[in-house]
Amino acid sequence: MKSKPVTRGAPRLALLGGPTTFVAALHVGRPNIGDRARFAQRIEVMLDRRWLTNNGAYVRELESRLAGVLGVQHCIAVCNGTTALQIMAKACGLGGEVIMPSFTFVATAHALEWQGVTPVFCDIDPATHNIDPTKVEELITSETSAILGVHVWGRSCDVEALERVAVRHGLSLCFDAAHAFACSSAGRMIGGGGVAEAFSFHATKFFNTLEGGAITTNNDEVAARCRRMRDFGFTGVDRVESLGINGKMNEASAAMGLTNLEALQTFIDANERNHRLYRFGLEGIPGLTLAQYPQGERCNFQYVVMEVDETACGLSRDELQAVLRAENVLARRYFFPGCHRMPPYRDRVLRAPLPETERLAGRTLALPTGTAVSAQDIAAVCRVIRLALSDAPAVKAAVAATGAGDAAVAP
Ligand code: T4K
Repeated sequence: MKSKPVTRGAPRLALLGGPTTFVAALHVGRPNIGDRARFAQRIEVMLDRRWLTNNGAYVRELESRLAGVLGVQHCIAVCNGTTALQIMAKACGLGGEVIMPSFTFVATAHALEWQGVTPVFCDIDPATHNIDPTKVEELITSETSAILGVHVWGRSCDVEALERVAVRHGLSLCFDAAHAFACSSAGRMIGGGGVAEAFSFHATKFFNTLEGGAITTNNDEVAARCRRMRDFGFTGVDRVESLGINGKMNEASAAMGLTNLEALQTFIDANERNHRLYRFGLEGIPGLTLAQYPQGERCNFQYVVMEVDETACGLSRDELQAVLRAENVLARRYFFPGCHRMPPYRDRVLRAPLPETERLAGRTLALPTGTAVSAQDIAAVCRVIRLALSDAPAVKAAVAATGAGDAAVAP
């Protein structure tokens, strides 16, 4: 059901006693859903086949289609993006320490830590929000095995610069491409970079398989290891060749993936339109900057991320989030407070300070987008933001008095 903005009388923020703009919550990460009839049909076929998981026909079809879309030799579908990262890390022989950004979803760090690999946090480039290749080298020790870049918001890392550092120091290079499905880097689809890349197809990703993920690689050996590891290390009936786990994607997820793949361009178009509407709607507001997608590259436009500069606009990111929450707009602080400030990492000494990560983690706010969000919704969200900034002192006082910022501030 779509969330309908309501307007009653003169505009007044809900935080200041006005009516709530949205009757139903407007979420970040509302799933995109392709043709329902086609999905239902696929599920019927799945039930008729009585083949629900374990490298079924839909999984194999999805893998082959994804490999085609991404222009890679191998695609191994798995049950979620975190498992994709874990299997990728093991299959690529990551051990000891791995250099990665702290400005990412905590799953990137957890996937390493879970298997005894220590994440070493590197600062980001404020212009791209991605790991800063010039800061990687100072973090390298004799324990370092790899660099794990994250294509944050679907914008590519500086792959070439990271490759140069990796080659110079004999390190592996892998990518967390959870945000970057259907995006390109220097004209080539993300998925074939480094030794391997890991995708997430979680419900909140613009392309979802309910839950799911995949590892993509052009390396035959890594692909074979990933396939084996995904299925307990089996290479044949009753034959286990190595350590493995249950990382398999099920058939219902693959059916959703195939269905959503048929609607991929519709999803991208909706995201692009929404991004453009937010850009127009927030244009010219001092202190608010939307993260832009690069010209000339394929982009999925799936995140609308606003940077809030309190000095220039009058309200902090958390105050704006409180304003929006009061209107039933559930904007999210991706990625607050940064992995390095979350357990178990927060008790560790940083190898180098992370000033850009700290700064950005305090300023970014992800706004609702996707096919569930209408042009009317976006106009209403932008109106709320403008209204809040035009009455910043009153908003500040209300947030302080009601503690409305507490929910927003708690990590
Ligand atoms: N690496 C990176 C860089 C990632 O961003 C992620 C995941 C991963 C690795 C790991 O991939 P997975 O193992 O998850 O496949 C969400 C997602 O759960 C997570 O997948 C995603 N990144 C992250 C950025 O966002 P939360 O904790 O914010 O999710 P949650 O449950 O609060 O959902 C967000 C919003 O979406 C809510 O407002 C409600 C709405 N929603 C959610 C679901 C699941 C719906 O409307 N319908 C739904 O079915 O992490």
